[in-house]
Amino acid sequence: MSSTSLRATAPAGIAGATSVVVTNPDAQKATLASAYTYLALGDANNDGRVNAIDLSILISHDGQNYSPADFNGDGIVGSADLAILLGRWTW
Ligand SMILES: [Ca+2]
Ligand SMILES: [Ca+2]
Repeated sequence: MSSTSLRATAPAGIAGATSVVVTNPDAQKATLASAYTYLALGDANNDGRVNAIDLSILISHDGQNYSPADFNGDGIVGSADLAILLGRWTW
């Protein structure tokens, strides 16, 4: 966008911290380690598992704008988020 800013779209990734590498047309590059973190869909408390704890978090925020349980990012916790959670359930 300019000499000091850029815009990028991140691809789907594996849950966890992710680095960003920027390479200029002249091949100079810079790396920002742990630039952002991918959260696992369905994992409302971000503990690496999707289970009854996440389900209870989702249910207690049903109909609310609560981003940790809004897995589809539509701004509200609801049945679509429940379907995502159940699809990623771990025992
Ligand atoms: Ca969890
Ligand atoms: Ca939602």
